[in-house]
Amino acid sequence: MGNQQSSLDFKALQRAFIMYDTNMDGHLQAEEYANALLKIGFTPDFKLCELCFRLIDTDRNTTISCDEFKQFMDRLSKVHTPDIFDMIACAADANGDGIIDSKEMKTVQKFYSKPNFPFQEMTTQQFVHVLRTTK
Ligand SMILES: [Ca+2]
Ligand SMILES: [Ca+2]
Repeated sequence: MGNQQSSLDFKALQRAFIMYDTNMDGHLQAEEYANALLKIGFTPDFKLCELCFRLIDTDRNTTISCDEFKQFMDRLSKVHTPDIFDMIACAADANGDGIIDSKEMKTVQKFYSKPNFPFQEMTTQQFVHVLRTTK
């Protein structure tokens, strides 16, 4: 009680992860992941949701493991009121240093082919701004 809820409920997301791991293999498939987000009231654009999923999946085996999910959540927990763009930025910052370097940027570009997408190194905050303003 008295604890102000941020836009993303981490405990709920964790429960959702477990709940949506329907075959109990400790991994989430893209569809399970999207359903988990929907379940907690998060209704991001499908394309952005998919991009986020691919970035969280750091070993690129097309599923999100508990470890991958936890690493992502650790980075996301530093954001005050995360939305889908913050989620993407945290997922894109694979080494968690708060900077999207050119290598991490290339990975994003691979899954999110927008024209005029910047390639210079930037902070995750600057990156979130680019995502919000890139049409
Ligand atoms: Ca994976
Ligand atoms: Ca980084």
